Amino acid sequence: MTDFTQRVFSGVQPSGDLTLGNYLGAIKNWVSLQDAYETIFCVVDLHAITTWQEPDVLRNATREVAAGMIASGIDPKKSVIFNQSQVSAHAELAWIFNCVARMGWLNRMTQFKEKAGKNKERASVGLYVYPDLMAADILTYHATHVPVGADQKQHLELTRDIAQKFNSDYGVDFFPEVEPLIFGPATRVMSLRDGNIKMSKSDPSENSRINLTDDCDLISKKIQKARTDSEPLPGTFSELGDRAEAKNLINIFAALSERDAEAVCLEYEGKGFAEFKRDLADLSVSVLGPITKEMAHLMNDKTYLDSILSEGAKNADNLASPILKQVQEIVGFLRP
Ligand code: AQP
Repeated sequence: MTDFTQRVFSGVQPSGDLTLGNYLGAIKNWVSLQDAYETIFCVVDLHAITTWQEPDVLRNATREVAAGMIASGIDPKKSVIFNQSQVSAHAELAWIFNCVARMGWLNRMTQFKEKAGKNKERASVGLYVYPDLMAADILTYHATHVPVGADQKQHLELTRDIAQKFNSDYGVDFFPEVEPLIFGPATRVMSLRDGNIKMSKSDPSENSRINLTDDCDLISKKIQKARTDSEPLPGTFSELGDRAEAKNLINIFAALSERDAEAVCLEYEGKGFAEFKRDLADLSVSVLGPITKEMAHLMNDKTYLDSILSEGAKNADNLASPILKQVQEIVGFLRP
């Protein structure tokens, strides 16, 4: 087996304001990987247009996601930061992968089913082949590790299937086996209105999520309004049983305070939600407040943000182009 460099790739869609789910499930973890791996982080605008985006809103959201990454601690001197559409290898390799992946594989993707809902016939073809583009994002860098939230596990399994099928179809040992990195106490942050559905940028209810652009008052209000039940908190996490909303808030508390969910339960044993929510609101404001402030500061300097994205795109292209060229060679595309 070829020895691949330990390289991390991950991305976020500029399909709305970054949420606490994106932060705890993905971006916060990325920060911790910068010293151990070569890291590439991407604002995946090609993915975002699989559902309708107003062009000006998309441009702004692309900068805002980049600002969110930097404000959260992604260091442009340590990591490559860029937006996907600036590096054409992503789309070119995705086409080849459209021809490697099987319809049956894509038909099993739960994210497509959830996002297309009952209106499958009217969903874009891009939404259907989204996982092939995601495989291309990762494999065009020969990335070996992909830190994501739990919702992306199935897509990463598909990435592995595509890499294996490509290697076996063409009789090569070219694409690495990709390892998902799903870690931390908040791999799946749930909606503040319904503990059984994922917190999402595109949820129609603003109160379902905390955005990284929310000010301190709004963060506190959303936490105060979060759905809970009338029982006091138990001393262990397992005793929460099927209390989905309570579990979600405990996990958020644990992730924000970098503690174990069990330790949080022990601290609040026997207490009601009034006191817990007050502390959670204070904690959220103290962690997210500085990020929000720095994001706003960066958004006032679009020249700086654009220079990071364009420098990052050049570096990303330097890594991706030689790999794409080898793929074209393997596939048999004539390049006279
Ligand atoms: N609720 C979540 N909990 C934990 N991790 C999450 N992620 C997203 N939501 C949660 C992780 O954030 C990274 C970027 O996600 P994305 O922007 O590419 O798309 P998504 O997973 O579809 O996120 P959203 O917020 O739900 O976007 P929309 O509403 O536009 O579809 C990924 O690593 C993801 O796992």
